[in-house]
Amino acid sequence: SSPRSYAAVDLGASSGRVMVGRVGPDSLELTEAHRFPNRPVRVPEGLRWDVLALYAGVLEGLRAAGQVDSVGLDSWAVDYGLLDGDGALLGNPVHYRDARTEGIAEKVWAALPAAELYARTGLQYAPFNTLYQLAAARSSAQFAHAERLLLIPDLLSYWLTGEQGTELTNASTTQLIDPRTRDWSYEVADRLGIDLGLFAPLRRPGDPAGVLRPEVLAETGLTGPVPVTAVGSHDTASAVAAVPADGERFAYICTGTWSLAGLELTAPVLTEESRAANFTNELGLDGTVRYLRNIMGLWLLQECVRAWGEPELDGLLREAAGVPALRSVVDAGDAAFLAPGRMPERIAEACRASGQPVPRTPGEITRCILDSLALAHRRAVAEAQRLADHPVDTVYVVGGGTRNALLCQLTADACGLPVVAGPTEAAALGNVLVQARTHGLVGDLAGMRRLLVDTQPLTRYAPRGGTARWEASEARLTTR
Ligand code: LFR
Repeated sequence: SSPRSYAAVDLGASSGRVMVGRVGPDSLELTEAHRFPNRPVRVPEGLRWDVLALYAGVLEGLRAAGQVDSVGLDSWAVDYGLLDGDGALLGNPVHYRDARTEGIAEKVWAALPAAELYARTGLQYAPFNTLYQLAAARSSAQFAHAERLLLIPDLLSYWLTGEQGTELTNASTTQLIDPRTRDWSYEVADRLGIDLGLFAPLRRPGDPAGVLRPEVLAETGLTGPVPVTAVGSHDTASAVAAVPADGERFAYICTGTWSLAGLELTAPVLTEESRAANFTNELGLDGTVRYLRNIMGLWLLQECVRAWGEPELDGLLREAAGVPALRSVVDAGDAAFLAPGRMPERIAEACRASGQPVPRTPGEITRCILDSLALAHRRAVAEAQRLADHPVDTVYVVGGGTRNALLCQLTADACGLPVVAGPTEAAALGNVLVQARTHGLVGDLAGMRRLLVDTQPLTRYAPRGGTARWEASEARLTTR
């Protein structure tokens, strides 16, 4: 059969893009139709997403993409828009880095202890899980008028099609899903007084999600009908689907604003030890579980680069490569780095407070960040294997961080395992492949991955030995 074209809308925390994937039985080509910034805005009530600008970017991207066989949307997780009884958006969606959830978790745990919450949902503690956001939002005037909650990709999909749904992989980040039944946790919702009627019915990757509305066709110049297909609408679910692995003995690190490091499993790990290690059980494609840890990721560097007035990344990485390794490291899993602002100072302070040499120049700070990320990758990969009793022999790095060769090499060194880096646009590829699958162009998850191995450029990094130094740094970090 001849190749078909799919538009993947992929929204990240700092930019959105519309990519076009052309897929044939033995071919897969991805091109960028349109890329646009995602700039959160701070207003008196807090940090908000500019969701109308994002939607405008999506429409412009679809126009640039041209005629396609289907459209799929994915974005970052946990955040949502509220609609009133007329289906109109109530206010600007709140950014997950907003401070409104401070001190909220303790209140939730008073009603439902953290241990029980983990046993029922498998979700790591993060202050921004939708559950805690809802607990914070509940008393607001806006919430009193809300009749529907749509997660970000579902909201944009609704605007494109007029149809509402709740895609499962992203729903699994709300902390209202039971990863064993892959359905709502009625018990958790009930105990916390959350009305599940707020949510539109669940749908799964591959399910039909409507067709572009006539007004959207007119605005984008496309000829209908153009179906929208549900994909792994959590960007990390789409990215994991596009890990070019064969077999099961692999770990992955989805790099970008965050590093999401872990394993693909067939069943959740809900033990108390797993909770203490703050591993999450999010849902992936085809009933898989994404057992992973959130690591602050390149956010640390992005925020420094912003503070330094946006110098060229290549220059910074060259300087960083010349700085001695592992002089000082910070805990890249620490929620203390979640909020925006003053990042170089915060990193310097963390080093000073732990009695390590204080990095001063941008090159030194960049080196500290990359060493810290590699170390956090090492810990997550090692602990996930142990907690899930699932050994691996390769680490796959996908996403934006694959462009950072130093980070990939340090990750191989720290893990003491070979790293395979690529694809960079993993989320968009996972999005495209799920759409292609609904048209019968690719088979199961393994078939999707084979197509990636055969068609995408991948870079291999062999570990350079000397894991003892990483062990020592890890010990320093964990015993403080
Ligand atoms: C990555 C990501 C992570 C999620 C974080 C917040 O883009 O989706 O998986 O924990 O953003 O939504």
